[in-house]
This record gives sequence, C-alpha cells and structure tokens, in this order.
Amino acid sequence: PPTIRLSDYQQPEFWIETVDLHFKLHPTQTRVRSRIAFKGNTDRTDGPHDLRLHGQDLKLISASINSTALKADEILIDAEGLSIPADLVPQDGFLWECEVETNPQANTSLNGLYMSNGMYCTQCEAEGFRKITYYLDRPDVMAVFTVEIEGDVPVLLSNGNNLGDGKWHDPWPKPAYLFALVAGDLVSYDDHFTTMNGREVELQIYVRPGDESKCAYAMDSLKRSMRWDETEYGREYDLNLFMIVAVDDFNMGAMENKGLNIFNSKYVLASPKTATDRDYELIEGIIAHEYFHNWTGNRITCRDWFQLCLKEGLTVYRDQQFSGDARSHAVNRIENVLQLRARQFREDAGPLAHPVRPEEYIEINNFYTATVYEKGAEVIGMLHSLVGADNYRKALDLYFERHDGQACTIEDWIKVFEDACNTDLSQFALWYSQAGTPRITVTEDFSGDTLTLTFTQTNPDTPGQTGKKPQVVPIRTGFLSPDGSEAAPEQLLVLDAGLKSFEINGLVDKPTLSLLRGFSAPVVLERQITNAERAFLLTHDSDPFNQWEAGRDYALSLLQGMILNDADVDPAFPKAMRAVAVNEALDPAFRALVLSLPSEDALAQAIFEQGTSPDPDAIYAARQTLAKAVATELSGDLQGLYSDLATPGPYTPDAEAAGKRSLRGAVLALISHVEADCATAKAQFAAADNMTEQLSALSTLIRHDQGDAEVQAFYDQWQADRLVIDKWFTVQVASAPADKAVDVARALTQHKDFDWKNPNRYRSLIAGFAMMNLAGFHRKDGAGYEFFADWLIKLDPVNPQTTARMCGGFETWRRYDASREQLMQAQLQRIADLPDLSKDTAEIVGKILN
Ligand code: BAL
Ligand code: ZN
Repeated sequence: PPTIRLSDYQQPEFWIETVDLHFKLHPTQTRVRSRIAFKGNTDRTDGPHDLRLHGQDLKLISASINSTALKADEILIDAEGLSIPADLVPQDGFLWECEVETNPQANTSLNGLYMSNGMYCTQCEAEGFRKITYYLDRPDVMAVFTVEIEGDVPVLLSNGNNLGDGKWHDPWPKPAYLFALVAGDLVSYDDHFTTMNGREVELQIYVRPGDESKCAYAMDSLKRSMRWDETEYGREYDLNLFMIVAVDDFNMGAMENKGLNIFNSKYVLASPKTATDRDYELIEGIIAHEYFHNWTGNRITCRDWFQLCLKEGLTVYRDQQFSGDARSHAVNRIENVLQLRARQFREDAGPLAHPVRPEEYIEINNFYTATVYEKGAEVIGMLHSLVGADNYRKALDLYFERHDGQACTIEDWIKVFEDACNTDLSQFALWYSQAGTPRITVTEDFSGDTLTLTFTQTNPDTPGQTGKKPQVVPIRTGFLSPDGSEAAPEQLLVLDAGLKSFEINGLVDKPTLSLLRGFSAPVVLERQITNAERAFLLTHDSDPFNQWEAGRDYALSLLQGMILNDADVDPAFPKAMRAVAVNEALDPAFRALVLSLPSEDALAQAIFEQGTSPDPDAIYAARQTLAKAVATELSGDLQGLYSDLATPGPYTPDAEAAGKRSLRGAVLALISHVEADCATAKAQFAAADNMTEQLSALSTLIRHDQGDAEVQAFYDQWQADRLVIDKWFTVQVASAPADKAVDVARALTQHKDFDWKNPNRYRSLIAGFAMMNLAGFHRKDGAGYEFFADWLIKLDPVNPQTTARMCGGFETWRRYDASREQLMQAQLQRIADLPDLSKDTAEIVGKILN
C-alpha cells in the first residue's frame, strides 16, 4: 500500500456543493442513491481532470453525469474507487447520480455502514464514507447534505434537522467523515437546552429499550458541556436538535458526527450499581469532548488527515479544562499526566514515535494516537501558559472568526496566535513537527542572595528523525523556604535553547526548587534531589501536582533501588505516606493518588532508561514489598480510615463522594496486605451497593487469590449486563497473580460470553491481559506473547483497526532481556509474515519490528 505524505497535499480537482442521499436499508443489500452537485476547482489550473472518486466494497448499480448514463466501459473501477475520463466530465461542474449496493451485515470492520445487534450504524471518520457511496472522501471537501432513509425499523436518524418520515437536512457544510446514519429499534431519553441567545434545542439520547434509566448522567453532562462552551469559549450550539446514540459495537470511544454523536455504549450508560466512579468521570469527559467538537472539528475542520491534532489536541485540551472545572483541577491534572506518561511517553520512547502532526502514513486510522490527542493537548496547554489567559481567549476568538466554515492547517492555528498575541511562534511550532519527549536537566548554584539555575535540553532521536532543534519549554517554578513558605514569587522560566541559565535574586536562604509545577511541559525532568527533599516537597509544596510528583518520584527511586540494588525499604517513606493518608486537610482523591505506587509499566520504563533490562517479576515483588511496608506503618489507622471514609446514603457520582471511595479503595488494598483472610474485602464485596466498591473488593480478592466464590457470584449477578460483564473479564486477567494470568486468560476465551467480535469484549480480555498485567504478560516462557499474538491474528481479518491498535502491547519489546526480546520478536514476525495481513496491522507491526 502507498505511503501518503503531507508534502504531496493538493487541493481536489472538484468541489462538492450539495449531496442528496437516499438509503433503502436492508441487512445484506442496502441500496444507496446519491445526487451530488460538483463544481470545478478554479485553483487547479492543471486540468482537464478525470473524475476520481473514492469507493470501497461497493457494488455499482448505475451512474450518470448530467443525466446521461455512463456505460460500463466508461467507468474504471479498482479497489480504491472509480475514475471517469476527463472528456466525459464537464470541468466547471456537473450533476453526478449513482446507485450502489452494500452489505452492512458482512461489514465487521465497523467502518462505513454496518450492523450492531440488529441496528444500522455508521462510522465515517476517517475514511468510512467511501464504503457507503462513491465520493470525494477527504476532509477539505465540505458540502450540504440532505438524506432520506427508508427502512423496516422504527427509528431513522441522520445529521441536522429532522424533516420527518426519515428525511433529514443539515444546513452546515461538512466533510463526509461527519456524516452519520442510525436506524433501529431505539428509544430516546429527552431533555432540552436554552442557548445563551434564547434558542431552544431539543436533546435526545437514543438507546435500546430498557436502557433509558441509564441516560441521566450523560444528559446532565451534555447540558453542562453546552453551557460551559458558551461561558468559556463563547460558542453556541447551531442546530435545533442534538442527538446522541449509544451502540454496543464501536471501534472508538465516540464520534462527533454533526448533530448526531454516536457513542460506544460504555461512555453513555451509567447507573450506580453498574458503573464505577471512573466510568462516570469518563462519560462526563467524553460527552463533553464530542460536544466541543461541534466547533473545534466540525465548524472548523481539518484540511487533511495530517492536521488531525488541529481538532483532537484542541478538543482534548477543552475537555480537560471542562473536567477540571467540574471536578478538581489538581486531581484531574495528576490523572491526565499519569495517562500521558503511561501511553504517550511510552509511544514517544518506542518504535511508534511520531510527531503530533505526522508527515506520512499508510493507514490514517493508525494515527488516532496518544501523541496526536494527549500530546496535542499538552502543546495547547503550553501555548496557553506562554501567552496568558487573556491572549489565549483573544486568539481563540480570532480562530473562530477567521476560520469558521473552513478546513484548516496547523499553520493557520499558529498564525492566529501570532496575530492575536503579536508574537513569533516559529520555534514553538517545533512541538508539532519533532517527535520524542525532550529531556531536561537542571543544576543549581546559590551564591550571595542569588540562585542561578542552568537548564539543558536534549531532544532524543526517534524513528526517521535525528539532529533535532531545541524546543520552547515553559517551566513553571516555585522556590520554597526551609519553613515551606514561598521564598520568591513563582516564575515561568522559558527554556528555548539547548542550554540556558536564569538568575533569581533577593533570596535569604537557598530555596528548595519546585520545578515544572502543574507539569507545565510534557518533558522528562532529571534533577539531583535527595529523599529528604522529596519528603519536604511532599509535605510543603503549595502546587498540588508537584506535591504528588514528589511522592511518586520518591517511590520510584526507592523501588528502583530495591529492584536493582536489593535495597531495603527506606523507613522514612511509609512514614511520609502515612502523613498524607491521615491528613484530613487534603482532598481524599488526592490522598488516594499519592498512596498509589508507580505502575509496573512505569517502573519497567524507568529501569530501562537507567540502562538495565527490567525484570517484571522483580518489579511485581518490589511493589508488593513496598505496599506492605506502607500498610504496616499505617496498620493502626487503616480500619479507622476505612470506616470514616464510608459514604452513607444513596450513591452519588460527584467528585467529592468519588474521592472518598477512591481513598477507601486504596485503604482496602492496604488492609488486605496486613489481613490474612481478606475479610474486609469479602465483607465489602457482599455489602456493596455500587459498582465502584463491588469491583474494588473483587479486584483486591483476586490479587490475593481469594476471590473464586466472588468471581462466580459477580457473574451470576451481572450476566445480563454487557458492560458489567466486560469488567468481569478485565478484572480477572488484570488482577490475576502473574503465574496464573495466561491460564486464566486462555480459559476465559472459551467462556460462552467471550463474544470476541465485539471490540469492547475483545479489549476487556485481550488488552486487559496484555496491558494491565505486566508480569503475567511477560511470563518467562513466552506463553503470554503467544496467546496475545494468536488473538491478534484471529481478529485482524475481522477488524483490522482494532487489531492494529492493540499491537501496541508489543511496542516495548526492546526493553526486555534477550530471551524475552527474542520471544516477542518471533511473535511479531509470525504476524508480519501472514499473507493477507491488513494494511493497518502491517504498518504497525512493521514499525515495531524496525
Ligand atoms: N474523532 C474521533 C473520535 C473523537 O476523537 O472524538
Ligand atoms: Zn475527538
């Protein structure tokens, strides 16, 4: 398959003004008629041009230009689409009419038009529309769509305004990737919203009959998102109707189709008994994310798929701001950075590293990555800190004013900031083009009343990129006096060179530095710091992110010493953890985050970066030892904390109650380290009236190999609830003791409910095992690798997109010892050698192996 390059971008030969689509739905023989008004692109003076339309897996029934039927020998059809020779194509414009047939039931890729449990559904981003009809399926072609749907089902939905009888009209020109159609036996949960200018908007969440009682939280999140976008960004909703549909079979989390968002049902449906606090948090964040796309993505879209971060980085940044406002900024920031490090830093440090704006791809679906999304959001966060809040708002206002209705590039975005803030961002723009996580070191020199800080920056090589230039790194820095107060005002130090010094004057004592407050840039910071200084920052730093970071850094350094040098547990660490755990002045959610030790994967990466191959079993054992030491130090407090943190009365999903449950879950895990029979976890499992507490008890019991009866009881209780049974699969493979994990996973693949063609179910078991049980996956004999590869091979012909994404489970193979490395390489090679491997998986596996 060809490599697509940003440098090859050209405008299309033709534009499209209007599209009329008629669907006659049938499970295996859906007919789609299209009438498309094309007009010539006067900027393309290199004509005359053939008409080249994208199309895949379509049976062409008929086609005409300006009502003249095209003969079979006038249409050249290949695997990617069709071409009509230029002499049959009026170059300044024409009406294209066409009828095709597709088979939704056979479409297991879940791209284009497909069926999910009897319901018709579409997914068109990035290039799914070409599986619905022949079209210019590229985001810079924006058109007004009118749709008519005929089908033997009660509910027929598409984008825009409902004209009745399955007819829809969307007045806003849009690229085809934002088209959507849903049809099925659905019921709606309704509400309404009055916009800032007093317009009434109908809100509908469509679900299967029986799921109506699980929509209230999603609806509440939607209304809060709509209001927030008005107050924070001045953005008003622009149709009279906004619909969300929950579907069970979906590759992504959700999709921002104009006026008709389609969601993976796990990010819509919630009830206290079936959804965890984390589920509620994700629902709120993803509902917001998709809604915010209405302006950042839909009204202003991407010129081409290389610009994906234009809409995704910005929209993630916006949803993070929203969630921070709705909950706790400190806790949200810590959670976001944990995710960033776990997924994006891992990606940036390995064979799949790519810039926030990639410059080439084979399959664009492979670039919906943590780098494009999460690092893309970090870049906007840095821009925000560099220009300041007022300038940020001015720039965004200009962005909407200047580019509404357009398909834009990162250059457009940067230019808006340069114009609105009167600044030169050419060096800052390197964040979009250079892959890899910058590494920053700092040295301190204190003399007289002056502290001199000298920073260095290195920008590591990544696949295909060497010799990088220094980037602009905003380092928010605090200076703490020995008594813990701020010795000098916080500063934003802007490191824009490979080496740069800053002087801070007027200090009495040498301060303790609080560097990179709020994680002000997505970098790795290396500094000389003692455990005593870490403990000091954990107690005194007024920046909650750095307070947490000090504890995490402390744990990381101890665990590395235990693993690599057989060091004993430093008794000061459990004492420092105890001080946080019992400090009622601190937010319980924050305390829970401090108490959770660095993940096994984070430790593996840290050890690898020290130049040693990580041993997953040693990592597992060291974490257990340290957790036990913390539990022992806290043993006199645990039962008291556990009962004080109970949240009496009916469950509420708000951040305050969730924070208490989160700390209580951490306390339960500690109790189980010092209690022989896991009695507290067993009692919690039996008494729980909400999924958060039921699942945390179950996970704790499985970790201690005490959960057999509860695993069965959980299944018996929840077997009719798809989303809960996904959790049942995950908790068993993620929490299983390392030596048992492969066998548990293998046995579960035989379970009658392991419906592996459903992406949620597949991920719950296969990704749960490979990504959430480090020591189990990396079992010495390679059984984990073989199991994982077997299942990637099985899924690839059915659903290439999900398979390719999951291959990331192998992206760290070069971290490990020679034996494990060879075993993983052999499995990767086995996949790469398959004769009919999808281009999605071939691209990813090829990169991982190289
Ligand atoms: N655009 C794909 C799903 C999302 O990022 O919202
Ligand atoms: Zn998005």
